[in-house]
Amino acid sequence: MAIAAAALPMLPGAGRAAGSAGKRLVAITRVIEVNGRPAKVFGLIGSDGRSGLRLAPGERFRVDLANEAGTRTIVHWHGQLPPWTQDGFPWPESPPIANGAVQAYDYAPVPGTYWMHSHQDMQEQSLMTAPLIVHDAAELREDRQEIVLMLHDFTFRTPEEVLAGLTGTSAATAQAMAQKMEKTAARTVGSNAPHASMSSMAADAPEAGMSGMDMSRLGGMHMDLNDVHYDAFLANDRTLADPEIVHVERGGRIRLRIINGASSSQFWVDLGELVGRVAATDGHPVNPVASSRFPIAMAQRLDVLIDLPETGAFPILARVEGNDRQTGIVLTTPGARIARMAESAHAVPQVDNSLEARLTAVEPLSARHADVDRTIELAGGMKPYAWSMNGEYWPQVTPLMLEKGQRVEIELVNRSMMAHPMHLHGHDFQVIAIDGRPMQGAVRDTVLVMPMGRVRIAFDANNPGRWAFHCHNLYHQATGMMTEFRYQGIAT
Ligand SMILES: [Cu+2]
Repeated sequence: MAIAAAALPMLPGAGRAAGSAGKRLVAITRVIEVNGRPAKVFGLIGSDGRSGLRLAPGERFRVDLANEAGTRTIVHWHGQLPPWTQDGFPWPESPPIANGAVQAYDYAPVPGTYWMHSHQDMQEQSLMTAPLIVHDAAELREDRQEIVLMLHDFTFRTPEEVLAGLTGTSAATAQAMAQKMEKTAARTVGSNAPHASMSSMAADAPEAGMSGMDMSRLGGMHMDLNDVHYDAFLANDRTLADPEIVHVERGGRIRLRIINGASSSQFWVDLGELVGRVAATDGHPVNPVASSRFPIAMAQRLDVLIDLPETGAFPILARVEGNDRQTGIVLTTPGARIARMAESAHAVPQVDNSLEARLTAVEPLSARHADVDRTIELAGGMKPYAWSMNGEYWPQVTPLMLEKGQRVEIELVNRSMMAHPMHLHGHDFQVIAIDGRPMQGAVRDTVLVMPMGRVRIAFDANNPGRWAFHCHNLYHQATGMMTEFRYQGIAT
């Protein structure tokens, strides 16, 4: 008993004991069938037996997370704004939950489409992920059928095997190699010319992923896509060989909540003959944008409103960028005939910021001058496979120090040939420029920075603590692409 108690860190702000009238969420292992084979994966199951959590309007996030996964874990409430010790990030002050232990959470949640995933090791790849839907009264009054579509990339390999295949060595060795190359490049051309140093680095090291060949093809849009070969792509844990069939009314009105829970894959959501309107991104309302095809980067969410025609079967597909593979679900009205769908079709292009550029926030930030204005450079390559922020590799990073009340602007500058979906914990931010073009863009928690592209974000420092800021490509994060924003006065 003493051991169990010791495994329950007291959370400042949680203010109650485990077991007191919270919703129960259990981290487990389970077996699903993929491509006709059993696959042992993790899961996060609520007391209603479904994956994840659904909260009623005004309901607090009072959750007891029981770890029955057979190993330590910690679960991050992605996009939510809890006190930092409840964020589900493995800081020394909020350590992982031991197997068999229970952790209590209690905070006021933000309404919208959110999700949860392990931030421990690479458990996210093994499906320690689930929807987190926070309803609000206005949305319920719309009287739309809610359909959650959660996307994953799946491999029968362990994530450790995937990572070893990418680095060809350990992450630490790959970082050391990358740092040595950066130093060589800096000596050659001087450290204050990042563009020049990158091309010089490529010339000095033709084996590098950021190679002269890649640079010369930039105009032709030759990019690195899809680091990892996956065995399957899942929509609500199923492939198109046996997709989820969702029954809808004739002429039904739908709110489709799409969550990209994949670890290293991005998709084009394809509504086929239907037209949808994006009404929210990462849980935050946007002025509606109509289309039949929407890009979704890793960790992002899209709320799409669809008014169905009278009758039919309507596949909602998610097509993997730069690739011919697809997954999805089928909406069907009573009696409609459902055609079988192939798991591969024609290839689709790279996911981009074409939708982002059209989005405008319903509730933008107030107009205000920035107190803190920083540039963060994103860099890295395939050989050695290591990814950095301002030349630093997690966990050897210099925190960006903030003070409560500051307006912060960050210019994200991508010096690499891969896109990086950048996620800030504990805050929502507004996209205020793409490639130098100012905009009153979406408020969200994850934004894609295209190869050699730039995105400017702004947020108010209103949630004191220690907060991770990282690429949501799991293998970029695991090889260094993460840093910390820390408030003054937070003792560590
Ligand atoms: Cu990345």
